[in-house]
Amino acid sequence: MPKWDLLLTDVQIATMVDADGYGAVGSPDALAAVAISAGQIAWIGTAAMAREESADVVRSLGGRWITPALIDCHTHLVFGGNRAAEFEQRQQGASYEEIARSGGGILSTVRATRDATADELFDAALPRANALAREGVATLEIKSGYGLNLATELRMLKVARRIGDETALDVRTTLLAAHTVPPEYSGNADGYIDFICGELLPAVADAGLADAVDAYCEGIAFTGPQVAKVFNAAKDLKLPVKLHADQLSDCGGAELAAQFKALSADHLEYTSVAGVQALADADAVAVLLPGAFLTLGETQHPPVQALRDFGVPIAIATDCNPGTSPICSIQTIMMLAARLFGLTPAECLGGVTRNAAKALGLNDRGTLAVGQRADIAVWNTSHPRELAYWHGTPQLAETLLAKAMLA
Ligand code: DI6
Ligand code: FE
Repeated sequence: MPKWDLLLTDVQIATMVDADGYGAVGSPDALAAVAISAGQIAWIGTAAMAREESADVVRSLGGRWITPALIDCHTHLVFGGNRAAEFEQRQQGASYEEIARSGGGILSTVRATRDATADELFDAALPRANALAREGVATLEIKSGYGLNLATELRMLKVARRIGDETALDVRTTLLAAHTVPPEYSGNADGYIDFICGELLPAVADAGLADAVDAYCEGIAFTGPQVAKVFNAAKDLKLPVKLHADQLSDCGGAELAAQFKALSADHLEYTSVAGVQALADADAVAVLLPGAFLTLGETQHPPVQALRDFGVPIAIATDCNPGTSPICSIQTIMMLAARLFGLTPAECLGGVTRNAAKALGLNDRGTLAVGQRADIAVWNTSHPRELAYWHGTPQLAETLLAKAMLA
């Protein structure tokens, strides 16, 4: 009677179980092995020991490194159209905030998204999702927030879920209705917040289409008290919250996220030390988004050293969106997090594995340990530090995913 479904042998493992480093198991002289049963990791040990054991399928990976499959914990991957014309305007000197205040920016994507059918949104988003999957991503968060009315927010969330249904990716959806004030509520942000709390959020929760609720707290978006209303409504519906916080100014976003025990506070360029302390006390994850920092030509860096000093887990993500981060490469983001924010290669890998899982409230993945989901990325690199080093050359050999094993 075979003990395990699958035995991967002759591997080196970056387990990512520790807050520092790679949690390496195995070495070129003493290779390791991982056994999998029912889509979960059942055993980790040495290849020498593993040969004594039995499994339905035994595969030698020839000394390759494996890591937890990657997690992109912050994307706006579903949207209509693109913003290349706005990019051109910005290259000619206009600022992101000027464009937003003159009705462009997020609102131009809202118009394009409202005009798009579900199939059109799906067909545009699928290649972006596939690009991430080709780099080892297995879990993908996708936010709404370009619909801003009931029909289009529901459509976006259903398209996001469909990406999960029709690919090997596990998709988590986040309602980001409080992204900007839609034209129907122009000059009446409070009215829109009441609509979110009274109608939109309950309808989305009722349809079971959101795993979390996000908001954009910023001078060009919503104030702290407005976000607090949305968060209270989310809490009433037992939905966890996250926040786009302190990206362009210090609006006390980190403190607000902490107050509501948010899973994560994202961006954080302008977060103060007090904000970092609040995140630490709330056990929230700091999600850093170097793609937006790069695209907007920001100069204010997130408080990386303070996050380290206070022990706040740091995740990194693509923020894939048409306005501020038209980037569908987690490998590029790892390189940018290293080069722009000074993260170490191990911090970059932890940021797209262990800490990204925590930012989504998922404790069944992001590390390779007994009992965890068998979501495994197999690499052609000679060391996992290469993942934040290379840029533009594929490093993934393959992914082995629990979803496919259980299908
Ligand atoms: N995430 C967001 O939601 C905003 N910036 C960011 O990094 C706006 C995205 C957009 O301009 O469409
Ligand atoms: Fe974002």
